[in-house]
Amino acid sequence: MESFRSNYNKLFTSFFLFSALLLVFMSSMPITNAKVHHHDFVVQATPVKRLCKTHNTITVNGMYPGPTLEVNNGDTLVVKVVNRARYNVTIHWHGVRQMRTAWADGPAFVTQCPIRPGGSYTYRFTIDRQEGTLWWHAHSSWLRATVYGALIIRPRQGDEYPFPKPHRETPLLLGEWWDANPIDVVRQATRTGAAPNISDAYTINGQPGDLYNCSAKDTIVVPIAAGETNLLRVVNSALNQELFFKVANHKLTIVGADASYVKPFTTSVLMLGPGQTTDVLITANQPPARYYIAARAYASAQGAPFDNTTTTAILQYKSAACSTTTSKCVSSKPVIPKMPAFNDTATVTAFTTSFRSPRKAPVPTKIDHNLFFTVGLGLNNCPRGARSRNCQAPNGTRFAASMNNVSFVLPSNFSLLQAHQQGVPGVFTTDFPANPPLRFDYTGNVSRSLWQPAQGTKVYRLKYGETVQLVLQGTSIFTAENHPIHLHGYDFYIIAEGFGNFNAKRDTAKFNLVDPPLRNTASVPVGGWSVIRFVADNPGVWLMHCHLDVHITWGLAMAFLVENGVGKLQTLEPPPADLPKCN
Ligand SMILES: *[C@@H]1O[C@H](CO)[C@@H](O)[C@H](O)[C@H]1NC(C)=O
Ligand SMILES: *[C@@H]1O[C@H](CO)[C@@H](O)[C@H](O)[C@H]1NC(C)=O
Ligand SMILES: *[C@@H]1O[C@H](CO)[C@@H](O)[C@H](O)[C@H]1NC(C)=O
Ligand SMILES: *[C@@H]1O[C@H](CO)[C@@H](O)[C@H](O)[C@H]1NC(C)=O
Ligand SMILES: *[C@@H]1O[C@H](CO)[C@@H](O)[C@H](O)[C@H]1NC(C)=O
Ligand SMILES: *[C@@H]1O[C@H](CO)[C@@H](O)[C@H](O)[C@H]1NC(C)=O
Ligand SMILES: *[C@@H]1O[C@H](CO)[C@@H](O)[C@H](O)[C@H]1NC(C)=O
Ligand SMILES: *[C@@H]1O[C@H](CO)[C@@H](O)[C@H](O)[C@H]1NC(C)=O
Ligand SMILES: *[C@@H]1O[C@H](CO)[C@@H](O)[C@H](O)[C@H]1NC(C)=O
Ligand SMILES: [Cu+2]
Repeated sequence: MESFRSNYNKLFTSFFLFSALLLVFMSSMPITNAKVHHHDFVVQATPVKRLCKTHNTITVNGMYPGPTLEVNNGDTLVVKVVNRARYNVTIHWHGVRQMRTAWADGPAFVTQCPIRPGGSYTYRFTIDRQEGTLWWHAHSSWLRATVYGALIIRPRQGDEYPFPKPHRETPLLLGEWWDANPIDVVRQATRTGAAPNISDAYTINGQPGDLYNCSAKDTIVVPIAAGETNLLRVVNSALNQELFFKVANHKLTIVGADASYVKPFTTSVLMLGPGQTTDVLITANQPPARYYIAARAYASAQGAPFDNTTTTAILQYKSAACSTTTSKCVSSKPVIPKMPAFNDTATVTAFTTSFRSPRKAPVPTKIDHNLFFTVGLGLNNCPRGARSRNCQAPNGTRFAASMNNVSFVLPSNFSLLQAHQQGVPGVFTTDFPANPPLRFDYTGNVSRSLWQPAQGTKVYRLKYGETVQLVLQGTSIFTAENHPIHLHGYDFYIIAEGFGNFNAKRDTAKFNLVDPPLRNTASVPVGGWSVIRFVADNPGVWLMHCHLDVHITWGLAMAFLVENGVGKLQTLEPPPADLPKCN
């Protein structure tokens, strides 16, 4: 009896334990069959020939652009990055929320020390409620000029797009090519203090297209069959240039941006800042022929030099393809779209203000932190005794850029996240100002005495779950310009934008708190402002910066430090064992 009871108890206990374990196991698994995708990224120099000349280009797995990653919402990515190049490198998964996995975000000296030549690091993260197009790119120095690729996130298995299933899907990565080593270009600029050389070409999926020398035969062809509707996933992966994008004679229906769906709207032209993505449907409803897909600069800074060339691919109707009338089809010139003027800000405004969330959005309304950040350029006076060859910005200065007059300096002995997590003092300070130190007419004629920013490694601290409203105010110091401001680790609602100085009394009335778009990069209008809101629900240290790499090089950045909340689900995971060290 005794033993029967004890056995029965044991049996019962183990059954109970087993069920409990099963429950724990099952509840830690998503409802649908999420997958784990393993990839190896070897960063290496590879000969790449463009514009008649071959360069030893830094690539991933010898590909330019790099491999396209395709996943479903809810899947996990495990990417082992091996650095066989001669430069430090990190990889950033642009727009991925990285909930509690800030260690996998990637910006050098912010969430990790770089992967040094010969080293490796494995990025692990899960896609959490994001669908559409994102991308990945190097986030150290200017390596992202050539180290980038698409990240396509389809709905969970069994789920569908909120629009008719397209016949075909084509990622179109817009890039920027220097007929030089991009690292030499940024090093030269850093040495001289001057603006870096402009690029020599833009590219679509790595190819400049047939308006450039030595490029015609490799022009990207995008096939389409008469009557069908296809999805184009357009990414601006250019380094320093906002771009207009058009397809000759075809309307584009926007269905998503930055891996969030939007209320569909139709346009003939897109504008994307570096970092931004736009998913569009295109229907083959024109006479069968070949049509150019084209991108060229939106250059908002008056008087600043820019690459004014045009990259093209070809939208080719199948019935116009070469199989039937071989020689004819090749010689027929594609129809070329009329692009907006380089400074057509009116078109940009009409486009960016058309975005809406598909339905009523959970925009935070009770605001804990009401922030106002100025964003713009500056000029540093040269220290006494400096050589003139190191002071080649206008009138013997050096270019700078800042947010709230702080020109951001990266640490070099610890990443900000490591310093935060391990409590290492002296790496950063937590006094990033909530407001500019000085109020002035931001978009007017700014007194020369205000042009030189202070330097610092300052973060702004947020408690877990706090809500933020942030006014991003462009300045006209040196020149006004549209800045694509990107926040790591978060999507935010863009609730308003406008020109001139933001005026709370007047402009609060314009806030869209009903269905504003959810983005990870906001194009702050030239000589104007944008207002964004988000909830600090992801602990870590998160860089916010201008996605024109020339501006981040000059210091147009800051970071939010978001504290842990209560319990495991509100706490940053421990650092991976292979996290690179700085020294
Ligand atoms: C930048 O452009 C100048 C002028 O064309 C040229 O002399 C220089 O070599 C270029 N720098 C790099 C790093 O390509
Ligand atoms: C392209 O080739 C033409 C003819 O060979 C030449 O005149 C022109 O300078 C080249 N353009 C560039 C940008 O190299
Ligand atoms: C681009 O700039 C060059 C040099 O400034 C100029 O000669 C050319 O006409 C410009 N091209 C276009 C399309 O504006
Ligand atoms: C745009 O540039 C043209 C010259 O290319 C100039 O005439 C016009 O005033 C500019 N427009 C704006 C809004 O700056
Ligand atoms: C440079 O100096 C000249 C002459 O004093 C002045 O006209 C110009 O505005 C200055 N430029 C800048 C950017 O300070
Ligand atoms: C890290 O570098 C900063 C700036 O160079 C220095 O002030 C600090 O003491 C260093 N911290 C450690 C722990 O070495
Ligand atoms: C800008 O202000 C300065 C004085 O702060 C003045 O000398 C200059 O003429 C003004 N420029 C313009 C274009 O108004
Ligand atoms: C930024 O700070 C520097 C150094 O403290 C100061 O000279 C400058 O006037 C400030 N500029 C602005 C716009 O606050
Ligand atoms: C590479 O990163 C290490 C820290 O991990 C740093 O000490 C070194 O200066 C970096 N090298 C370059 C060329 O930036
Ligand atoms: Cu910028």
